[in-house]
Amino acid sequence: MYKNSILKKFSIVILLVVAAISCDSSNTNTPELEASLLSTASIDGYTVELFSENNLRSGYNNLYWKVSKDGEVIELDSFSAMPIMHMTQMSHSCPYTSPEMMSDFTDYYQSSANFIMPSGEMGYWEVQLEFTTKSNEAISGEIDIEVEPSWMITSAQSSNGNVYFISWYAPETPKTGNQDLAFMVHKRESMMSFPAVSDAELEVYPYMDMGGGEGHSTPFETPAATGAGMYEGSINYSMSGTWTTTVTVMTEADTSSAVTFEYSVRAQ
Ligand SMILES: [Cu+2]
Repeated sequence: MYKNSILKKFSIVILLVVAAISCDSSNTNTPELEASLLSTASIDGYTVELFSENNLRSGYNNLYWKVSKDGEVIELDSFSAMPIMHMTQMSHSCPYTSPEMMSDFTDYYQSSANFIMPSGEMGYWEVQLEFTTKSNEAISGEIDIEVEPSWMITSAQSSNGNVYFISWYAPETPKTGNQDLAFMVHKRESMMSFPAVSDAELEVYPYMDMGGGEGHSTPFETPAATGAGMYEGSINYSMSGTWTTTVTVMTEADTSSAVTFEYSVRAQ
């Protein structure tokens, strides 16, 4: 631990020197996190900023966090960020992970959330933050977020009464041609707990309705479990236009109802 922190300090000094050098030579590209600031909260003198590649939407999202005090980025000992939706009769969370320091952008912590509903008349979302600083200060508070609707998550019931949430992970923007096809599967254990399901098999069927009772599928490799609720395969869309993809989750003890994603595929 001791050696590690010295090493860390040392490497920060090196980074600063490199940063100073690259500032002089104006053509050097320092990589920057490509994400926009979506929300800011002031909590007990700390500033928490939330970034993502897109506006937040129902389904899978990367969340990038920066915590600072008086303009200086703070390194944390622990950090949790739990999304909560407040609705009239009840509150609920969604599948999410805890923030971890990014290896390539050490000012930022990265987490994820698979929002199961959009914000709207039904209720509003916030993220409950808890972190401890290196000087052992324990801080907690909330940050407001807005979640837009999308086609990228759906839920399925099973005969055993379980509820599964299936998130469309990739392709983010479906195009004609070959690309990764990936889903995430989570189970609703309670309104606050949505563990990843990593031992299921998926049945997947992409289909394009051509009208007049005609239609066709396209070559694809059924996504298989790769851990942490992720299922990865590939798909080669033969045509642009409106497609559906039907997904069924099968575990040893349980089979879900089939759910259908509907989306458009761009011409490439
Ligand atoms: Cu809700």
